[in-house]
Amino acid sequence: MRAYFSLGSNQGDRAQYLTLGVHRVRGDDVHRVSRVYQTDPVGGVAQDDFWNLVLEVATPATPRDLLARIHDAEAAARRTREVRWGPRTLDVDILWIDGVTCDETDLTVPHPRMYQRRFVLAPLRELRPDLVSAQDLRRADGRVHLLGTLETLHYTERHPRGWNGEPL
Ligand code: A4P
Ligand code: MG
Repeated sequence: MRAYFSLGSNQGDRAQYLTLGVHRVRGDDVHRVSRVYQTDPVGGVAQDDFWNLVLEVATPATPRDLLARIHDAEAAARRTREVRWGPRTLDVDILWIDGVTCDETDLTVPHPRMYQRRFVLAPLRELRPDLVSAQDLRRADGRVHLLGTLETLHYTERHPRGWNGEPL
């Protein structure tokens, strides 16, 4: 079965936190990763832009196992910095699991707010255009700006003047 996760970061080395999240959540499973989008923060206090992506894993794991994986990923990201209120180093949500619905307090699948959020739908549409129509994308809230692949960003976040010393 295939499961889809939204990963977001708006604090610290966002590329590094997203990479950590992808590794922790995918485990040893076959996976695909969308490109990364810079997105306006939705809800809450004024804070930096997020970087968001969607991860697909093909997995025999149960929904509960997947919930444990996302908690593990978030804990790993938070442990590397002081825990503070406000911006997040890493937030991971389960969006969708093929053929599965869950309606429990600690696990609701599909994610109840996914179709309101462009930061979820834009990267999800890359991997599953059958789940997200152009109209769904237009109707959702929040500006999104395509940045590129996680590999590319990993480099530019650490070398902000670019690979040849030119300002980006
Ligand atoms: N939970 C229930 N269903 C799920 C699910 N499908 N996936 C429970 C993940 N968790 C689920 O989550 C609280 C509890 O929800 C979990 O312990 C789990 O048992 P949390 O991550 O600790 O708290 P949170 O993230 O503050 O709450 P929530 O509701 O997940 O927040 P949102 O709605 O995800 O908002 N703007 C941009 N541009 N990009 C973002 O990534 N993210 C948020 C977080 C806000 N604004 C954003 C972004
Ligand atoms: Mg969350």
